[in-house]
Amino acid sequence: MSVLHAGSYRLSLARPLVMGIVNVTPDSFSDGGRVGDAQASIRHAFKLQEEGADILDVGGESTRPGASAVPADEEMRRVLPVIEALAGRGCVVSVDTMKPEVMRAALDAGAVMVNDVMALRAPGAPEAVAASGAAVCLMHMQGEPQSMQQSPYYVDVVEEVKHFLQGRVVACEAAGINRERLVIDPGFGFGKALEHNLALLKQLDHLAELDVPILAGLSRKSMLGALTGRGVDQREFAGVAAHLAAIARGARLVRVHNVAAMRDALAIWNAVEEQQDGT
Ligand code: HH2
Repeated sequence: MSVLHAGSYRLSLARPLVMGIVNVTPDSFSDGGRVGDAQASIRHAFKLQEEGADILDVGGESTRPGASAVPADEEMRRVLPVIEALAGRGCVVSVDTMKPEVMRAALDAGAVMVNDVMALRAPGAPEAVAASGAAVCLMHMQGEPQSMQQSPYYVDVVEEVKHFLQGRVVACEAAGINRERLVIDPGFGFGKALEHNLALLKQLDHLAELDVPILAGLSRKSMLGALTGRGVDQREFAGVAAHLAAIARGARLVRVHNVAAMRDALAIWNAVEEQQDGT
């Protein structure tokens, strides 16, 4: 059974892992000032930890369609105090960033995983993480966050995403990042129309052929809104269903806002999976 190497942690993937989303962006929390943002994020992260998050994914730059870029120093100012506080309390911390300088600083501050929607394609990104021993999530994205949803186009979305991720796995291994440290992610909603997202979810097991653990991030995404007619704050049930659909097709990690809901779903899932035949 596979194990993810993340710094000094060895995370068993025998059961699906839950990555809780910790946003440190001014628009994520409405309770005011800048220091308040960090404190609110830390409180929120501890709540997710108590609810059963296995990994806390701290991000200081939104990658939603149309979101504007954040300079590296501002991103560091947002995420570093949060990472230090969480790592200092023994949490397994991931940093959600595309920038090599933020990766380095976050790893120094105690992060043991880098979650990169650019799949370490920024110049210097593989070097920034190679020596650290940190885990890396390599995500597929067509285009850039600013424009990726304008006209996503694929001939065969599953094959193209798989081919891309395979190339990134090879590039990471060549840079000295062992396979035991790698996770792949099809990047739901990142330069994909509804039919692309559904094809990727339906055929997620094709990515399992790459023999690298798969992460699925569907929480609150627009495809859930398109299928249910629900606004972004009312997509929890749909998100749980989508993540279970992903797990049924081989995902070993899920990235979610609502950890408690996902934990309940996994209590059922794991009990069914582990039930012995004939008892
Ligand atoms: N989705 C978002 C951000 N980071 N990382 C991975 N590996 N997979 C994802 O699907 C993924 C991700 C969504 O973007 P954002 O605008 O930051 O929203 P939030 O962090 O609240 O999900």
